[in-house]
Amino acid sequence: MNYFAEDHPYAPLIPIKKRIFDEHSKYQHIEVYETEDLGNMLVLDGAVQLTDKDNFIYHEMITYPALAISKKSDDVLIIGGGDGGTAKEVLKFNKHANVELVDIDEKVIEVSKRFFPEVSSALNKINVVIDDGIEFVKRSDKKRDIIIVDSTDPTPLAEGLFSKEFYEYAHKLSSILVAQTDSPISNRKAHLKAIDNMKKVFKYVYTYLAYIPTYPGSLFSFSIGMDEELGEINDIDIKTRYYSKERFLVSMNDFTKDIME
Ligand code: AG3
Repeated sequence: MNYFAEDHPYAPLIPIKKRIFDEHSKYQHIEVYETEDLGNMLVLDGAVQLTDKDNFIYHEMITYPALAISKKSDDVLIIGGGDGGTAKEVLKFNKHANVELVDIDEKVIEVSKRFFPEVSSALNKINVVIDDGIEFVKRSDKKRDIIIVDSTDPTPLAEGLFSKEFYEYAHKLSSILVAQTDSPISNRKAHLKAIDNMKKVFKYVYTYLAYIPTYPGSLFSFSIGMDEELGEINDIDIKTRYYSKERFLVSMNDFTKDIME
């Protein structure tokens, strides 16, 4: 059996059949693998982004908590997320939403359309902008109901999307922002730093966890920054496979401190 493993001590071994795409874009190394059990898998700069089979966990959890909290979801800005999975969930929740997605790498969008037709199916229904996310929010003055930051790991390419400055620009446009804030197990330092930066800008920050079997550490986090304290969470009228209000609330209990500190 052949395996793919990220270069990280806690990375899972993912059984693969073969690599079906391998190219360097202007920004990053893009690979697609056909796996044994999980369908196709997208890897950027050596880091697993998604597989056909388990991406619903990440995409439900980066979208539904904030969508369920927010009073409105008519204007949603997605930074990153070029595979289209996040946009797909937003449109499931609100099919009339005006969704704008800003990704720096056109090639990721092209590869996602080619190798992940289901995940990327929303890309034709939204407004896709190829641009640097930081520059985009800095320039924009259009108010949004929610901003979703669906970035890669805080490597040099994406680390600006975890910075205080970026959160400040984003906060001018929206009072709710949700971002992936890395793994509290396998990338704890970056995880804590991102939350810290978010707390400098948003009055309330809620970090919650999801189990993602294909990522190093298998446990991943998201954080919602907002101006108001968390109150009632609306019920959502969508059949989800991982997200539920209860699971979201329970996952805010951060037991990782007991393991890592
Ligand atoms: N983006 C975040 C993936 C980070 C995973 N990190 C890792 N494997 N080292 C996922 C994009 C899905 N739209």
